[in-house]
Amino acid sequence: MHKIAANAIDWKAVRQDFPILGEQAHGHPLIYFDSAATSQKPRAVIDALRNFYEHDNANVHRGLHTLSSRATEAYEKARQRVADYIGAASAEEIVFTRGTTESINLVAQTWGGKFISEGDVILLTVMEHHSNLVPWQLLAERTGARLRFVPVRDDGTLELEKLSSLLTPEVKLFAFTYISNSLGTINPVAELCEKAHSIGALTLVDAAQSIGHLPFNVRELGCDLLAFSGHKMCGPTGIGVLYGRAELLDSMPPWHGGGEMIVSVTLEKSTFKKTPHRFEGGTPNIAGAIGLAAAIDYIEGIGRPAIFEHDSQLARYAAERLTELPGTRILGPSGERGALVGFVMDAAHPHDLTTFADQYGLAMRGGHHCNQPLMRRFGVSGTTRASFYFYNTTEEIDRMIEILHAAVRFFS
Ligand code: C6P
Repeated sequence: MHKIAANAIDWKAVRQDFPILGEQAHGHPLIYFDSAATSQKPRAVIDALRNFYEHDNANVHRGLHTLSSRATEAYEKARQRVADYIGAASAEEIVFTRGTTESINLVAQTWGGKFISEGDVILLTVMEHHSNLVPWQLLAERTGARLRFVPVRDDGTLELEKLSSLLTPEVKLFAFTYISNSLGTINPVAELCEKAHSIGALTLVDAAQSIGHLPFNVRELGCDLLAFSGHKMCGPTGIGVLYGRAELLDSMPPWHGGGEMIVSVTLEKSTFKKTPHRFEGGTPNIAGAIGLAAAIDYIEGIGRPAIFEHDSQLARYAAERLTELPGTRILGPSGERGALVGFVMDAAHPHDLTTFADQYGLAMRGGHHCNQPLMRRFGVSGTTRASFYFYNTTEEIDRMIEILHAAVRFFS
C-alpha cells in the first residue's frame, strides 16, 4: 500500500468532505466523538448512493434488462473491492450481511449448527462485544457446548500467558475482537490465530473497530473468518461483511432460505449455490454494498496507515489530557490504543456526563457499550467514551477537556 505520513495530509480539508460536520447541536458547533458507534459519511459515499438510485437501480442476479445488468455488475464489483481491501484470495470469500452482528450470528448458526456438539468449547475473551458473545451463548444452549474466556488484565490487555492452558483440544473456535470498543486495546491477532491453529481450532476475528482504522490483510493475519460493519468505516448502515476461507464457507450449510441462494428447487427439496450466494437469500442491500465500495475508495484515497497514525495520536492526546481532570479513571492500555478513550469520573454518572456534554454540542457515548461483562470486570456500570476518526482534531479534544472541567464544577 502507498504509505503517506499523517503529517503530509491536510486533515482540515478532509473535514470538508463530511457535510454533517457543519451541523450545530444546542447552538454549538458539533463535535462528533462517537465514531466507534457509527462513523460519519463523506460526500463521495452519499453521492454513490444517490447515483445508484438515480441511474442504475434494479434487482441483482435476476433481470436480463440493462439496469439489472448494471446493478449486478456494480454489486459484484463491490464484492471484489472488499476482497481487495482485506486481502482475501477471491470475491467468493466475501459474504454481504447486515453488519458484524449478523456475520457472527451466521457463523454461529451455520458452522456452529453443523460442526459443534456437546463437550466442544468456544474460546472467547472477557472483552467481547455482546455481538461476539450472545450468539455463542445461544449456540452453547442449543448444543451443550461450553464457553471459555481469556481474562483481561487491569491494564486492559489480554492475559496471554493463560492461552496455552485455555487452548485445549476441545476448543473448536477462538473468536475475539481485534480492537476493544470500550478499552481501545489492540489485540495481537496474528499471534492469537497462530496459537489457535496450533491446536487445530478455527479463528474468527471481530474487526468492527479496526476495519476503517488500520491496514490489515486477512491472509497475513491468518484468520479463518472475519466480521465487520460498513457503517463504522464511512459506509452506509445495514451492510456488513463476513469473510471466510472459500472451502470453509462452502462446508457450511445455508442460512436464510429463499430466492437467489438456490440452484434448483422441487416441492420437496432444494440444492444450493456455492459461497457467497448461498448465504445471500432474498434481495440484498445492493445500494449498501455499492456505498461500502465507495467508502473503501474514499479511505484508500487517504490511506489506512496515515489514518491509523492520525487517530492513535488523537487517542493518546485525549488520554493524556483526561488525566488533568480530578477524580478521573481511564480504562484501557496506557500505550498504543485504538481510536477511543473510555473513562469514569467521580463527578457524575456516564449518562449524566454525556447528556451534559451534549448541551455543548459534544457527542460522546455513555453506558456499557454492549460490554456488560467487561464493565463488571472493571467494577463499573458503564463509562463515558470519546471515540475518534480522521475528521477529528486536537482542538476538539481541547474543547472536550474544557467541557468536562465545566461538568466537574457543575456536578460537584
Ligand atoms: N459497537 C459501539 O458503540 P453492529 O452493530 O453489528 O454494526 O456492530 C456490533 C459490534 C461488534 N463488535 C464490536 C467490537 C463493536 O464495537 C460493535 C458495535 C458499537 O461500540 C455499537 S454497540
